[in-house]
Amino acid sequence: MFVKRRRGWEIPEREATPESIYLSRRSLMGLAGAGAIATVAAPSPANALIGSLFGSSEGLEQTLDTSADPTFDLYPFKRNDTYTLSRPLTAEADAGSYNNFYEFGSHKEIWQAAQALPTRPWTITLDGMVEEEKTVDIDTLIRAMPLEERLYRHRCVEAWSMTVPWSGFAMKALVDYARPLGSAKYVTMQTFMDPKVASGQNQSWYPWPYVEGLTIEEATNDLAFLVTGVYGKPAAKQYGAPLRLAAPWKYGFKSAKSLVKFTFTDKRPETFWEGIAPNEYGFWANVNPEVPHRRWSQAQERVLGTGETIPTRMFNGYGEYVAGLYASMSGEKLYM
Ligand SMILES: Nc1nc2c(c(=O)[nH]1)N[C@H]1C(S)=C(S)[C@@H](COP(=O)(O)O)O[C@H]1N2
Ligand SMILES: [Mo]
Repeated sequence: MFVKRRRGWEIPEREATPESIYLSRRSLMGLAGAGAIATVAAPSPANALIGSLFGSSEGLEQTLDTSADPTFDLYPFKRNDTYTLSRPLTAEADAGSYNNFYEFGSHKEIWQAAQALPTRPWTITLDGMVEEEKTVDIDTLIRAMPLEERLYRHRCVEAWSMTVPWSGFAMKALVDYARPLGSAKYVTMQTFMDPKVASGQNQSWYPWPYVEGLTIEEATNDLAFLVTGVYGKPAAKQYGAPLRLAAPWKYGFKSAKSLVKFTFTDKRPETFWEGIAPNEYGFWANVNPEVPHRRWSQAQERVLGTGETIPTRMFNGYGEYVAGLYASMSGEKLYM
């Protein structure tokens, strides 16, 4: 339950309106020479801004009530206190009404449109370089996994952030369950594909379905987490139900939503945003305040729902867990 109220972050964004919209639109137009890319609404502070100016939260509360979910009885999961936060949790109404889910629109107010996604029946396919390919029903999978709750920071490449109590299981548990061959180097994650329910998928200039990927070392790192729920209950559809990634040391676009397939491979996948704008979004996408996006600084972040701006931290504050993964990599664009 939550109290409907005006969302705090709207205020500073509204104050910032004229110049940031103007500048961002102009820099988007500057890409016109790059052909198709110019028609694509890439994630940017301008899109974030536009999303927050329109729309109301009428009906939001019903979308966040997931008590009809077949796994509802499992919640809340036991909290893993290893992952603590030094700032307050984002209000549920804020995190649940300000989302990136391009399948349902290239703006932030997709929570209503996302309700069209049928999340049962739902299966997860584990294929590619595995001992045996398999497809498992989502409820069977969830009930077989070591469930826990973790408080994580989330940093979008658009320079907004939030702090969320995710429920789910370590991605390592899924990798173990999939039994990849020793020769597999990457795991590719694929979002559902159904243009009948996801109107954004009719926009043929995007390379649907949404695909993301991690190295096996990243996927089995303690931090990589597969999310089934949030705020102590099954996740609402706008968060990417029934299964999405949370890789909190990377920009938010790595954390693909509403996953249907994990493919183990020895070839690095071309990921969704990398395919659209390879000079702005890369495979690694590790958070780094010192490496600006081509169109904006990454030094700071707007905290969703608070109106606050705070410094961004290296690896989003998770360097102790993941810095070692990249220590010996040279010649890779680790931070875009
Ligand atoms: N399938 C899919 N996954 C996605 C996206 C998307 O558009 N489609 N957006 C990404 C981006 S840019 C962010 S910041 C997060 C947002 O997650 P949230 O809406 O739960 O805050 O989802 C990521 N996963
Ligand atoms: Mo994002």
